[in-house]
Amino acid sequence: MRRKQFLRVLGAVIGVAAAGPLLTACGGGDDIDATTATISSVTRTLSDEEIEGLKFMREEEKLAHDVYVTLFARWGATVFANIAESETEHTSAILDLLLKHGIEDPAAGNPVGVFDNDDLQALYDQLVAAGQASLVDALKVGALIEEKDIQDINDKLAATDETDIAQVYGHLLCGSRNHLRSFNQALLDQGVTYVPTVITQQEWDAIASSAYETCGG
Ligand SMILES: [Fe+2]
Ligand SMILES: [Mn+2]
Repeated sequence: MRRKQFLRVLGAVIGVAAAGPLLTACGGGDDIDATTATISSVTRTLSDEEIEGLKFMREEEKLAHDVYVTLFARWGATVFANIAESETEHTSAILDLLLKHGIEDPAAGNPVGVFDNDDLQALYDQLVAAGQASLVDALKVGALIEEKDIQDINDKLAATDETDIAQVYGHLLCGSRNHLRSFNQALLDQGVTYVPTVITQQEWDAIASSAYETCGG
């Protein structure tokens, strides 16, 4: 996977190869600062981490969508259909950023359930299988996806200083908090108290017990 992804991003990376060392050379020579300022104001190149972050989130949002449409087909619970619609918006918002920054779309041409990232492919297969056993298991899969999504977006958010990317990540986080609330409530309706495994219990409780938010565009 690493090698394949490396080859895929090579084209994008070549464009920033010259600026790369400068951007990471904080604390380097004094002469570098002026050059970096000139380059960044002209090209606004993204770091490898920002590029990989966008590609990952493009597919993780698709994973959420694909799992939910699949579990909706299995159980017919509207919570999956409603949230799947929101995930379509999320993965599209990341696609817009990929296009804007000239990054290849890892999800291009991939139907429901197919992923370029091997980890996300394995996760998708595992989650869809787990969600077949019962409606409660399916709802727990939803809760798990949302807490993982929140964790991953927060990680990517911490690794970018680009306003447009941070704005989209903020929007996705807001949506994920609402989705977490919906799955939490659906589980409570089934008499189940969900125990988070990705974010802390404290984080889970703070989100689950607070009101739905308007996430904006
Ligand atoms: Fe979500
Ligand atoms: Mn989402």
